[in-house]
Amino acid sequence: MDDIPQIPEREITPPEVYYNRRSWMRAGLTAGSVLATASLYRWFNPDVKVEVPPTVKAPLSLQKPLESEAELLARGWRVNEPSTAEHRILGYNNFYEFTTSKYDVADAAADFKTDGWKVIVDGLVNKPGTFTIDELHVISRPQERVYRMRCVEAWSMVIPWAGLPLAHLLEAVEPTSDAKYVAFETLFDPSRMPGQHSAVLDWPYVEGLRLDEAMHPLTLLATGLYRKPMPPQDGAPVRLVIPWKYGFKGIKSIVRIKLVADQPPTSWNQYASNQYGFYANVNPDVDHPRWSQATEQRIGELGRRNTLFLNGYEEQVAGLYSGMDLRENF
Ligand SMILES: Nc1nc2c(c(=O)[nH]1)N[C@H]1C(S)=C(S)[C@@H](COP(=O)(O)O)O[C@H]1N2
Ligand SMILES: [Mo]
Repeated sequence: MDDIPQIPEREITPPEVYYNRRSWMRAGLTAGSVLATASLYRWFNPDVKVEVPPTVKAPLSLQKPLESEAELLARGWRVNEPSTAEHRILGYNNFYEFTTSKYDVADAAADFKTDGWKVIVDGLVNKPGTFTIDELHVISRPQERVYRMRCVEAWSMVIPWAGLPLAHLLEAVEPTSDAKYVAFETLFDPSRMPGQHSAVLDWPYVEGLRLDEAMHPLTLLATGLYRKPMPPQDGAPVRLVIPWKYGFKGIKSIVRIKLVADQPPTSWNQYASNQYGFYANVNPDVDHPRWSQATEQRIGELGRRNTLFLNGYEEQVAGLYSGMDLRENF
């Protein structure tokens, strides 16, 4: 790997460009577990470079040059704003499977064990599979993405996630031509998620995206936060992040991803469809029936900020909605 300069990790091209994901998948368990071990090792030792056999070459389309800060900003992979302090991200959460009190989620979820976690990916795909977190990292090594996060309740943060583009997982399972939507499901286990004893929502929590939204390069399956594995309160071990949508679309602690033909039911939309749409694109011009969406409280700041159309990701994602009325389809 002489051609890979030894520079700080955060300046490196997304790690998946170093190898051909498909050939690792085809190589099966042996190659897979070698790289999984390497990937895990790197995960906990971020300054250590992992050797990938030089015979494994990235396809030309993935051999991108190193990205400058300007390119990362242009892609929306970074924002031009300071990250919210870690203790605030860890101390103020929505995760109704544990408690509806935002300041208490961290304590309530502290003992949540995720050893041996597996994600089923099935439905309208040629190659359904069940993936451990290590195996997800083999499909695509974690990359850092610093995104704005805007809750429908009008508070916001800037969060340094790590994870893999959902598109890389979906490519690996090969959606059929009938697949038009992706449905996601959180774990259902009231013995481990005590909030599920109460009927505040229909459990399990479910979410969904149109397939093209799911394939967008900004859509992240996040397995880390502030360069550590995902903490329980933020959706350990794997949750969805779609930065141009309201936070409730970012389903936590995912156990199943299913490719489907029709728009799937989603938890908050089922709870109150006039308040929480399927699309839930951040839009300062479409108010919630009970409050304005024009401004937001950035956690840790005084005063309020103006909310940005599509949460500031208009340049990257507006094309997904051309010809669609985002006031009607909110
Ligand atoms: N399974 C599940 N996922 C969930 C929620 C939840 O209650 N259960 N809350 C959602 C809401 S409303 C928001 S704003 C974000 C909050 O993510 P955070 O706590 O990591 O900031 O998670 C979303 N994902
Ligand atoms: Mo939210």
